[in-house]
Amino acid sequence: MSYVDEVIEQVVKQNPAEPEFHQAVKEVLESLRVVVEANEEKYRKNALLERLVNPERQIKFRVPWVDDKGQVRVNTGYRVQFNSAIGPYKGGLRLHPSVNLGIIKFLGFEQIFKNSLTGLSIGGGKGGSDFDPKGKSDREVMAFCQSFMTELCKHIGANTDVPAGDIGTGAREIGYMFGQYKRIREVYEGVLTGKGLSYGGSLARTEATGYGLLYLTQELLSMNGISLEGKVIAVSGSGNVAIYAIEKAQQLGAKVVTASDSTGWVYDPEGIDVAALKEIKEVNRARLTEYKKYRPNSEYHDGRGVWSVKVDIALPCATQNELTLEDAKQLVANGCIAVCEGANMPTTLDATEYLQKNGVIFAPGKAANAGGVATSALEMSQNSERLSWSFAEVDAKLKDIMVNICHNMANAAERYGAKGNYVVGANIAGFEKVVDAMEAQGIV
Ligand code: NDP
Ligand code: 2IT
Repeated sequence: MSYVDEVIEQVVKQNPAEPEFHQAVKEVLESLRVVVEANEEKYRKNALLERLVNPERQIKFRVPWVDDKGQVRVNTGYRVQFNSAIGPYKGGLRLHPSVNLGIIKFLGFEQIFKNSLTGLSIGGGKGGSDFDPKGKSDREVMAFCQSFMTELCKHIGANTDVPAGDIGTGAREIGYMFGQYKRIREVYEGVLTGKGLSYGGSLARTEATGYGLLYLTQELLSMNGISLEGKVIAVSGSGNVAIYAIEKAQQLGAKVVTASDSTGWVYDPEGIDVAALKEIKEVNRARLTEYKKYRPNSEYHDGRGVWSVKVDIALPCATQNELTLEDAKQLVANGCIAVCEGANMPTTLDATEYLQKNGVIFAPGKAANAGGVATSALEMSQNSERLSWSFAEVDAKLKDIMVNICHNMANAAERYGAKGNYVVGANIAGFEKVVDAMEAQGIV
């Protein structure tokens, strides 16, 4: 059996009931097959792949907190420190009831290659909890965040592990966590990114993932001789990534006609009103059912459905496995030319294959959504030099990084005989730097 197949089999056996982790590993290792085969003896002897798929460390802890009725509640907290070959662990904290160890491991594994692709010195990690911030008061969220950080602070630091936001973790949660870290550890340092501007945050970090997604999409289309201007786009989600993806798409002359949340989706034929979306989601923390009040000509639908709309481009920006084979078939039938992932692993493996086979330009999340973590690394740089850069400066650096990622993944695909397969290209380009650093550092 080939080394790649052996390791995939081991991962499935040794990590039972973690389907998302299996999926992420399979996708990456399948893409690395040609590289691994060229180095099979050496990698096998050094157990290179076994070390790559086993986190350096995983921390699981109890998070007790008191709700507004005086009831004690208990959640589970996680931090998976996956790979520090090229820099301190870096990756977000997800707060969502669906969080379990397998989800955090899949996200941490993806983060290794994504962070490498940015060209910056950041290793891969991820964390979070099954706590659901939805419907909680500010005081309850603070109580949870303080308890969560009381344990997490023992394991992180500006030079060891720097968490950030993800689903359910925004500026409010980062603020509460930062306050508790400082209080317990007695040190004012850039231990978290996505901070508020008054205490060390970077301009453009809020916008970075969505803006970066569009910078990469624009470059990728242009490499394929297509202009973004005038294109009709479907976006899923209505959180941090989705909102700023919609904003930048519209600034670049495209029209975004959908947005969604976990209860339903909206279709706005005239183009989504970003100001309304921000007010509903960022200010009022409300449901998308509110959108019709701002835009009477829009439609609200319960459940799933954004991929059924006829569009040129699809940008999944909500969560994993939200774009299935059925959705892919519908998109292709409707003439969709590109799918670029704003979320982490939003497209199932069979859907990805179907899209690629049908000539759809497909950019995987670890390349397309890397703008968020890249700008987090820029926030770390600013914190280290105790300076703040202007919005224009950060945004220009972000754009440069996304354009570079785009070319690096395209070139890597071509070098290995898979021209136009950006999944293969991104995985190989991300892997090359990590494997080089792992080999140089010996058996650790
Ligand atoms: P937010 O919490 O800001 O928004 C998440 C959005 O996705 C919400 O609209 C939410 O709806 C929807 N959503 C979440 N879970 C589900 C679900 N199970 N089913 C349907 N809809 C769901 O998160 P972000 O925008 O930050 O993250 C979105 C994606 O982008 C995630 O995959 C994340 O890992 C990825 N990402 C985020 C980065 C960042 O910088 N924030 C960077 C790179 C990737 P509702 O409000 O109803 O729950
Ligand atoms: O998935 C991701 O890249 C993030 N949630 C952002 C991580 C970060 O450290 O900014």
